[in-house]
Amino acid sequence: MKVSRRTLLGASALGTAAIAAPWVARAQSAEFTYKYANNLPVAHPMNQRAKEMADAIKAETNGRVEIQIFPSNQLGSDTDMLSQLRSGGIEFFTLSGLILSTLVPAASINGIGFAFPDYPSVWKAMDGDLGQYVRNQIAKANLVAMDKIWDNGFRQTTSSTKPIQGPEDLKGFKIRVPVSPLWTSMYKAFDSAPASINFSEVYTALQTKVVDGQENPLAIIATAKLYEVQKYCSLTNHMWDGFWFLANRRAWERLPENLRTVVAKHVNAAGVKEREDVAQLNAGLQKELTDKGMVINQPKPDAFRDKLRAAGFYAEWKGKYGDEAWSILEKYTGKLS
Ligand code: X2X
Repeated sequence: MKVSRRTLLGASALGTAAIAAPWVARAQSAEFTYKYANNLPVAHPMNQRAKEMADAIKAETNGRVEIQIFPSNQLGSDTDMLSQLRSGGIEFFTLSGLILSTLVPAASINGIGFAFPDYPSVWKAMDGDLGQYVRNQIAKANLVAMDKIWDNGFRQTTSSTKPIQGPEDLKGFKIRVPVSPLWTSMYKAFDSAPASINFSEVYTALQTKVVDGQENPLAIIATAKLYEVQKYCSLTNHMWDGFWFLANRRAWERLPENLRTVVAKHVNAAGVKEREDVAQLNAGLQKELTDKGMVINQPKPDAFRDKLRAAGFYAEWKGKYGDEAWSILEKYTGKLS
């Protein structure tokens, strides 16, 4: 009885497969195959959540939408990927708002030095009016930004030469910064020697001592193994940085509305989960990085903020963003300038 049922099931499964095969093959080549590129290592929560997201989208669209993930700068630097996104060479891309500001100036506003005290104030702003303001500006540049910004994190400073204990330690410091006017401006206000370098070249730049330091959240310092080429990690928390999940507008509008709804739902849900992962990871990483040989210190923010204020940094950027944007920022951070 047992054997015969198994035989029967086996035969019928085979039969179904044989009959259905041509049909299945057609259903498996998706109607929309879109590329999603990013600059982070596979081990970073961004790529883990993106994989789940792509699987969920494929399942809920019955295979009509397939998202292929290209992590870790496989398709080029951020600068390259941004132009591919604009031309339609890639359909999706996660990019720091600060780097996006080379195209959409307002998009760097969340990165103003020492603006946000903690995560709750960040999410209130970015899921609230500040995020909405920036997404409207992004839309004007013909790109689509999904509602939920993904977390990069509060940025910390690493160095191969010395710990950063106060603003005076940043004087003359050769530090890599991402390609963005706000970053360069902030380190100029600290009298540092900032060098704009895409993330794809950061490990090598540190290894060959083109620069002595860099700044990134702990999750990146760990997953990109920057601890191999840096000794000191100073918890400066000097700015909060996030990744807008961007789509090429033509590619986005090619999707029928019901598919757009499904894609957006899963992208935003994955972003919210990624935020939790990064927060959790950051909380546990101090010990792990110490075990890897890094020396960690935590300077107070006040002296850094005073130095930026004295250098006219806040006044300058308030002028650049304009009163409307600045007041939306200050609604969440308190008075800055
Ligand atoms: O380039 C960086 O440092 C990174 C990975 O944090 C960004 O994408 C801004």
